[in-house]
Order: sequence, then structure tokens, then C-alpha cells
Amino acid sequence: RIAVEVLRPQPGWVELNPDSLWTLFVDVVKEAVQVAGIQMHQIAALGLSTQRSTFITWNKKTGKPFHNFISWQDVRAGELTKIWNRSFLMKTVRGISSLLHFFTRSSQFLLASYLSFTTQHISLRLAWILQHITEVEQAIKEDNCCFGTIDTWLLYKLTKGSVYATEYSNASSTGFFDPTKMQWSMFLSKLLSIPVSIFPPVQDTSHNFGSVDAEIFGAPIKITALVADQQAAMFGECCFDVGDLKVTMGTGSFWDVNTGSKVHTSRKGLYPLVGWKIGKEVIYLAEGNASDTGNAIKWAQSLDLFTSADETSKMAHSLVNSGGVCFVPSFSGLQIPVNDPYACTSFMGITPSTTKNHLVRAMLESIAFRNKQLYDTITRDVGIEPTSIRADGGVSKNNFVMQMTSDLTNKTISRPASTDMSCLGAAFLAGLAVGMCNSKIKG
Ligand SMILES: *[C@@H]1O[C@H](CO)[C@@H](O)[C@H](O)[C@H]1NC(C)=O
Ligand SMILES: *[C@@H]1O[C@H](CO)[C@@H](O)[C@H](O)[C@H]1NC(C)=O
Ligand SMILES: *[C@@H]1O[C@H](CO)[C@@H](O)[C@H](O)[C@H]1NC(C)=O
Ligand SMILES: *[C@H]1O[C@H](CO)[C@@H](O)[C@H](O)[C@H]1NC(C)=O
Repeated sequence: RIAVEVLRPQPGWVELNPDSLWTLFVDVVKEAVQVAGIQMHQIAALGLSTQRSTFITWNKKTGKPFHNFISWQDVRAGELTKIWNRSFLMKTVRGISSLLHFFTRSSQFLLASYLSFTTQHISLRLAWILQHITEVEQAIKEDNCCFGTIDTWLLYKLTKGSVYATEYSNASSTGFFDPTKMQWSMFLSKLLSIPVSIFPPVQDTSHNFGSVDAEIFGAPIKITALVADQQAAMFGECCFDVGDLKVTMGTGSFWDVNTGSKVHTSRKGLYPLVGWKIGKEVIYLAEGNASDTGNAIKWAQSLDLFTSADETSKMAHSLVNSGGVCFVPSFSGLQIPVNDPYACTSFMGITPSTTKNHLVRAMLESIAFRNKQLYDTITRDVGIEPTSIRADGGVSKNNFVMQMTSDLTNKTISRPASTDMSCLGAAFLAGLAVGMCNSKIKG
């Protein structure tokens, strides 16, 4: 597994170098094609699935970035977030919006009435950049600033600067996109004084975005899909029908449910997203997450509670219960349905007879309990009774966690042989655009 080096120049700042990301990306594609034993010219289409809410801005004329990628984990806008969230203006916005919703019943106003900023949304990190990097401010004045998430940046680089675009699933995860109107949010733009003109044009998920410059891979491959990671996983898992539900368990757990052509407005903190837009059809999702899943396991590994995550399921199964030990997985607070950003991580119930196995079992149980909590919240809030749950991501390989989740929810869980569904989803979407798959594939 190849990973881009994560830079932490100051406490709370999390960045990625755009040039190393680009170089690594090109190397990985070349190697994958070589390992598959095929030639570049045999490839019909390329689909990209990328991490969400990580962004960059660059000079339109020279293509030179103004700063590193600002990761979704970056909390430099924490102070700004607190100030905005508590401001009189935001209270007024929420108050007026809920009043307007009362009279109009428009979901647009209901969404605004729950508006509160978090550091994970792009809005305030972008506002921070505008305030602190004068080059960006200047470039915006001269209409010379491009904004992009990782997909947009890779597309721009792949086409040597000739294509500048993003697509709906990605745009909607920025928190700067209005899913009820399917355009960049004029409201947030005015509120935060960030001109909409810096955002890229939004295209369909499965669309002919242009071709890779022949110099890069030695052949001009068509780029026909851009899609954000969770949405790609949803597509890869074939969650095409209303009520289809999946969970991707990686660093965190992401639960997504297909809400069809309806934007779901939630009172519990589920986030509405565009799943994909293909031609006239727009599919919406509602999403909830638990931010510490693989994270918690990695932490335990760093303390030498075990040497490989593969051992944990066996360790947990070696006991009948956790011996009264409980773990709360909240390194980044607890998300829905608790919604407490300050919840602290803890082990409780430790006694002199507690062993490593008890601690590990308590941690795995906590992941299953969070799954149950999210499952209940989502199915009640959206009003569905799914027949099964589809699971993917690295942690879904853990038999103990999956069995306990299945027992708690009383649902069958289906798990694909290969757990990287984001890649498969992007490939399906790319194939769709070049006619390799005539319609969505079932099964
Ligand atoms: C934001 O403000 C609202 C209302 O003032 C409050 O209920 C909520 O907990 C705040 N959220 C954060 C993350 O500070
Ligand atoms: C996780 O959910 C919280 C709300 O519960 C949301 O603010 C946050 O943006 C989500 N995280 C990601 C990475 O989508
Ligand atoms: C679990 O599901 C089965 C089959 O769907 C059902 O017959 C049974 O009553 C359920 N058990 C509980 C405790 O809900
Ligand atoms: C898609 O959007 C997300 C959120 O805005 C962003 O982090 C990601 O980099 C985007 N993908 C691309 C390829 O631009």
C-alpha cells in the first residue's frame, strides 16, 4: 500500500504536497497497468475516486498551487468555526430560515435552519486561506484563482491544464454546494464573501471529461468518471434502489443510504449528498459517520496490544465477554446521534485481572455498538427497513466486528470478496460512459 506523506507543519494543521501526490498517482497507475499485464492503449476509460473535502487553490495562468492541499482533518479553522457558529448573524440566519421553512415547507430553508459550521467542511478552511494568504486574495481579485478538490486537481494535471471541472458527488461533499438547487451555494458565498467564480464548473458523475495528455501515460486515455470516495463505494456496492444501505469501515465508518430523487433533511445530523448524476437522473444519499474506527485499532496497535490487526478478531473471540471493560471511540468527538465534538476517549471498568485481550475485545465491541447506534438512527430518521446491510472497507474484514454488528442489528451483512469498493464504483461509472456497461449492473 502506497500512501502520500501527511504533513503537519503546525499543531492541528494537516497538509498534502500536491506535487508528490501527482507523482505518486502517475507511478501507481503505471505500475497497476504493468502488473495487470496490459498496455496503456488497451484501456478504454479512466475513472477517478478521491477523498473528499481536501482542497487546494492555484494560479489559473501558471497552474502553480498557492499552498499545499488542506486536508479534511485540518483544524486550523477551529477558532473561526467557533466564532461563526456562535455569532449573532448565524443565529439570525437559523431563526429566519426555520421561520421561512415553517411557511414554505421548502427543504432549502430547513437545511439552512440547521446550518452550523464544522472544520471538516471546506467553507471556513477556505475563508481562513483567503484571510491569511494574500496571493490568493489578490488572484481572486484578478479572476486568476482556481479552486479544486483532489479530483479537480488530478483532472487538471492529467489534461495539462486544459480541463477544469468537478462533478456533483464531489461538489456536494464540500459543504459549499446547495443540493436543493444543484449549484454552488450563493447563500454561503455571500455570507462568507467567497466568490462563486473560483469554483469549477460541475459536470455529471459519468461524463466525458476529456483525455489524458498522451505524454503522461503514452496514450490518450479518456477520463469518463470523477466521483467522491463514499459515493463511489455506494455505486460499487450496487446500492441503486431507494433504501439501499451500506457502511464503509476504514479510518472512520461511513453509513450511506440511497434516498432516491429526494434530498433528505434530517433532524439528527445526517448529511444530504448527491450520490451521482447520470444524464437526467440524480440520486441523493443521506450520510452519517463515526470518525474513529480503523483509527482506534491503529492506536491500539501503536501501543503493542497486538502486532497485526488480523489478530484482533481471534483475541476477542478467545473470551466470552470483555470482563466489564468498555471503550468509547471518540478521538475526534462523537458524531451522530450524539453530536458532541468534545466527547473524550476512555477505557472504563479496568480491573487488576484485565488483559490485553479484554481491552481489544472492548475496542472491537465499541465499533459494533457505534454501528448499531448509526444503523438505528439512520433507519428511523429516513424511515426504512432494509433487508440487509452491505459492508466494505478494511475493517469490514474483521469477523468479530461484523458478526456482532449483524447480531445487534438482526440483519444479514454482505461483504464483497475485495473490500475496495470505491475503485470498483469509479470503474463502473467510467465504463458506463463509454458504453461498456449498458446500464447499471446488478449483483
Ligand atoms: C453551534 O451552535 C449551535 C447553536 O448555537 C450549538 O447548538 C452547537 O452545539 C454549536 N456547534 C459547535 C460545533 O460548536
Ligand atoms: C461526519 O459527521 C459530522 C456530523 O455528525 C460532519 O460534520 C462531518 O463533516 C462528517 N465527516 C466527514 C469526513 O464527512
Ligand atoms: C430477527 O429477524 C428475523 C428474520 O428477519 C425475525 O424473524 C426475528 O423476529 C428478528 N428478531 C428480532 C429480535 O427482532
Ligand atoms: C471531490 O470533492 C471533495 C470534496 O469537495 C474533494 O475533497 C475531492 O478532492 C474532490 N475530488 C476531486 C477529484 O476533485
